Amino acid sequence: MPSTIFKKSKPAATITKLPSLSLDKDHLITDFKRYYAYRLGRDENCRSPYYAYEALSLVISDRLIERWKNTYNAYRDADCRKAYYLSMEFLMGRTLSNAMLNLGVTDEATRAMYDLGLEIEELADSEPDAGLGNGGLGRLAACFIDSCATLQLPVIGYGLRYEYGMFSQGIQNGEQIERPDHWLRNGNVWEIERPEYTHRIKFGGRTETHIDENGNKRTCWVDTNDILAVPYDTPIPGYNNGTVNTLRLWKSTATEEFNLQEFNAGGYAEAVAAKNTAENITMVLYPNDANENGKALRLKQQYLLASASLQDVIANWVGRHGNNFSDFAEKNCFQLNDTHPSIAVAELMRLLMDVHGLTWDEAWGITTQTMAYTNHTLLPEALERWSVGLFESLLPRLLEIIYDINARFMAEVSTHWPGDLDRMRRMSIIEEGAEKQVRMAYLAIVGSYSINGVAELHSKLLQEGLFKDFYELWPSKFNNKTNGVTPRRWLAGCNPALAELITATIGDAWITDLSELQKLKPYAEDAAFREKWLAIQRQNKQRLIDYKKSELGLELSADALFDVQVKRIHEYKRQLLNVLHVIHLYDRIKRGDAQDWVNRCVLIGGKAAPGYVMAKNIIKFINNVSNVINFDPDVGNKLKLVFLPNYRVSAMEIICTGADLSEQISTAGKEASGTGNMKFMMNGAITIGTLDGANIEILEEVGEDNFFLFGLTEDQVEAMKGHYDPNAIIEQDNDLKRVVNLIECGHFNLMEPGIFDDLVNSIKSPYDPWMTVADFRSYVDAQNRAEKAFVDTERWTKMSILNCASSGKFSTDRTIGDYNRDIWKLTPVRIDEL
Ligand code: T68
Repeated sequence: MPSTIFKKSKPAATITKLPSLSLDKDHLITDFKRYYAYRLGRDENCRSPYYAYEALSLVISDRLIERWKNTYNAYRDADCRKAYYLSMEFLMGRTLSNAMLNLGVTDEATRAMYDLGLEIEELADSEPDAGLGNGGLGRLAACFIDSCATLQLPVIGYGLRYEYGMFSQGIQNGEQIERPDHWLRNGNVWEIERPEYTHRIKFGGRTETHIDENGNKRTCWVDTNDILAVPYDTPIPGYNNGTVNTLRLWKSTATEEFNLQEFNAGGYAEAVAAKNTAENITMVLYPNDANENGKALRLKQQYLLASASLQDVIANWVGRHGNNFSDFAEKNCFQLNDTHPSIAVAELMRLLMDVHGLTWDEAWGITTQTMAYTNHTLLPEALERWSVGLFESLLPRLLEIIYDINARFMAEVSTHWPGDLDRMRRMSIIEEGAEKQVRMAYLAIVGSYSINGVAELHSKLLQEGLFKDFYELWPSKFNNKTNGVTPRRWLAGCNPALAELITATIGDAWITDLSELQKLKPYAEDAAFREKWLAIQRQNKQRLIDYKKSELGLELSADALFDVQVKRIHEYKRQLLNVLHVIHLYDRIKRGDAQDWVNRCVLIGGKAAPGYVMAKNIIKFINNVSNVINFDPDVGNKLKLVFLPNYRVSAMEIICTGADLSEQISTAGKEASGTGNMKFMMNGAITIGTLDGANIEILEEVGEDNFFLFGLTEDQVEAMKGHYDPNAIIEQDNDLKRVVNLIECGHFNLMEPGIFDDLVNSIKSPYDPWMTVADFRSYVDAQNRAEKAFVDTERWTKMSILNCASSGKFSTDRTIGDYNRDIWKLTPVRIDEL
């Protein structure tokens, strides 16, 4: 703790004791004007809404600060157990609207801006997304911290403050181009830099062992190249409750020290320039959502996050308890968001032993009672491994500790299964081979007291497949925590019209207890209610059309069935299956099979990892097919295919409210959970989906009548391996044969011969792990059922209401309640409201 600057004669608190800032319109206006004129130096001649956004954000942020301080003090006074959510990604999106919603000031602020001649939506729209994540995993972290604050749980989010977030996606000639996302260009009014809590991070060097004054062996990590981690804090307000939690993001900077040798040799500029390397560590988010990376910079990022966060928690602890760690595990717990921060297992050991003098057994006891690990994927190619060589050069002390952990663990395995060398080889944290690798998932499992998957099926498959050996050894460590999304952002915030109707009908308790939505069920039978519901859905579809109109130069009609698939582009998510269906519809129109036609508008959006060639091909394919279909006069309004560029959080806030049909069509057993599926359901879209991830639980909640189910089950997918024959399937299905033929003939790439060959070959291969062709027929059948339901407006509206009414389980309030009950065991801390 830094020493106080205040004179002892006066109590320090007097300087910060201010009257509470009011939330009423007039005060908002006064403060807004002051910021706009004096802080930002703008006047009525300024045309850009951005500065009005900044001014309003400063006004709102002021009102969070006092609640933030109160929360901090309440946690300190309660000396409560805390949890830390360690995540390389927090995909926050925009902050202003959400902060206003949670603070309960949206209406007053809207009126205040209106009185000043400003439109609040326009201001809010000029806020850049904080895109510090790839997709589901990063957005889940953002939803989690919203729910923790709303449930008044003492949870701190720890992550990295990337200067460049997820790239911005452009489309040129149908192909994805990546543009850097310098989201901090204009600064960030929501964060506060706290250099006083900077920590030093070591890299490189070597280890030395010596005997300390008590005769104990101590290891030192010396001759290191150090960098600094500087924290930037963002307030995370709970909904309507006075709690404001903290998201602490680390930025890397250089130490103050110069390389003196270079300096003396006249290499001043070179010595300073070398500091770039330090600044580089948190420069950019890696845009790979499901692939091993292996780059040294990524390992540096991971270690920076783990080490800075652990040092931060320990510094706090030592400030209160000195070097007595006996209660540490009782008061602290770390949730690892996938394996990305799992080096924390070894780092906590290092800090406790090398810095604070604990024995191995003491340190290991603490580590294995404080670490908990969440897995987000079953795909083997996404499982992180780091080469031992890289570890050795970058983090030599950590590698030693990992070897020691592994040696003790191997002894335990051998006690449990004497003589089972094969199992030892399988379970070893160190994978033997031409190049030895550290298996990060195994390090996380061995070091944690809880291991969870993110949906029932996923957790079951972890236990039966990927982590079977570990499950057999420690069955009680394994559990499931089905994902959710926060209903504040994903219903109350993004769909104000529907939220208002719901509140007018069943009251507003649903905002913090989403199971209340069940009370809407009887209203599915109420014609007047249905009419209102439908009108709002239509209005939202129009909002989606308008949002995209200028960008796409295309007229869409809100009468059409809006069929939407937005998510990262990946073969397992099967955007290709979707396009095969679109081509089938196109083929039907062209061959005159269009009686009782249901107009359909298919929207697909998502980013491909820049190095994932097949995913990029898929984007090109969607765009080429779209060009052929959309401008064919025979097709007209019957069918449109639109690629939505630069899919991101703020886009989803509009998209999920304007969808009729939600495409959740991954190969069964491949999507861990999915969370987009929940956003759509909550906003009344109906799912067409496979029995995969959380789809299964969505189906359970809403019932088969209100879900379009298709496709092989996970068991069937497994059983088919080895005798999958896509060519026979194509041969026997005339519709599919025609679709494949159209692609193979080059109908969608007449001027670009051969560019889709790989793509067609992939789905025709008997080794296609995604079995796209196998599900084609049942997918088309499900699509036909969806069309039949859609033209029956009454039936469709009932289904839509029932989907929303059944979405209560998928609130992160429920998910976080489960984490807290089973893993964290925190006591909520009530904060006095201002
Ligand atoms: C997603 N994973 C799952 N990973 O695919 C999805 N990976 O089923 C699940 O709903 C979601 O996690 C939340 O649990 C990801 O989003 C990544 O983004 C990622 C990023 C870096 C490296 C690996």
